[in-house]
Amino acid sequence: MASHGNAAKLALAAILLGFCGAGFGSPTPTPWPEQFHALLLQNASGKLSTVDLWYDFPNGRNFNIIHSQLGSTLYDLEWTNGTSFFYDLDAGSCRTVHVPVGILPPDWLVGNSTYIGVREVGGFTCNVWSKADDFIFYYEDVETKRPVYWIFYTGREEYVMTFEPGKVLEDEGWQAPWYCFDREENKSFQENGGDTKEPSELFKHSTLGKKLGKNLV
Ligand SMILES: *[C@@H]1O[C@H](CO)[C@@H](O)[C@H](O)[C@H]1NC(C)=O
Ligand SMILES: *[C@@H]1O[C@H](CO)[C@@H](O)[C@H](O)[C@H]1NC(C)=O
Ligand SMILES: *[C@@H]1O[C@H](CO)[C@@H](O)[C@H](O)[C@H]1NC(C)=O
Ligand SMILES: CC(=O)N[C@H]1CO[C@H](CO)[C@@H](O)[C@@H]1O
Repeated sequence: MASHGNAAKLALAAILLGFCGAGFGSPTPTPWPEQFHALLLQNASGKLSTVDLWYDFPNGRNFNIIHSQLGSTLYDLEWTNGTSFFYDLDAGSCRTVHVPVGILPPDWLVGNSTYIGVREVGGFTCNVWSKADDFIFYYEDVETKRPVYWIFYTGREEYVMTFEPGKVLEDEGWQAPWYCFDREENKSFQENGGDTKEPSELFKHSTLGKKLGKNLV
């Protein structure tokens, strides 16, 4: 009798632990796949863009190809050695920026994030975490564990429209144009290249940022 009673108590405890898992230890964000392609819809204070995001951690590179609505396309190519290229193929302009941190690791959200709870976005039920003093709020589908949406403290938001784990952009796609290199020899071309965008502004719009001490998105 006594042993049956204990077994029942244990089973009940296990069930309660299971149900109350969120209370004891909040859900953990799913690490990103090491490589993926995502199509994002970006809203930066009402300015809309689609962004092709190519995340390629094993090769130490990350790419945001930002298509402004009815406008230009800006290539934001980030290498984990700290060199980032921002270029516009139509304008023939390029800016090279050194960011002394690598790209984010797949589990960047796992450590030190704060679980916010369950929220709805775009019809998806999501677990939500914040990171780095609310620098970012990140929404992950409760059921499929796919990223659905994230929003920065600036209000800039990204909706994940497609998410393709394992998809890799071929090497040719990562080649910055020649005018990103040898700046001295081709200086006049660059100065006439129409690149009026300051790196700081580009970073504000394009990186997950200094706050995380890493360089991405
Ligand atoms: C974009 O964000 C602004 C707020 O910054 C909001 O007023 C607007 O409705 C949003 N646009 C879309 C298409 O979601
Ligand atoms: C980083 O890697 C890229 C791509 O290989 C290269 O173009 C760039 O010059 C490198 N930067 C540094 C500082 O080595
Ligand atoms: C969490 O934050 C502390 C203090 O800022 C830092 O030392 C630690 O490395 C962080 N851990 C992770 C996993 O990011
Ligand atoms: C060193 C270098 O890359 N120079 C380039 C300067 O621009 C011309 C085109 O105008 C290129 O052919 C050179 O390779």
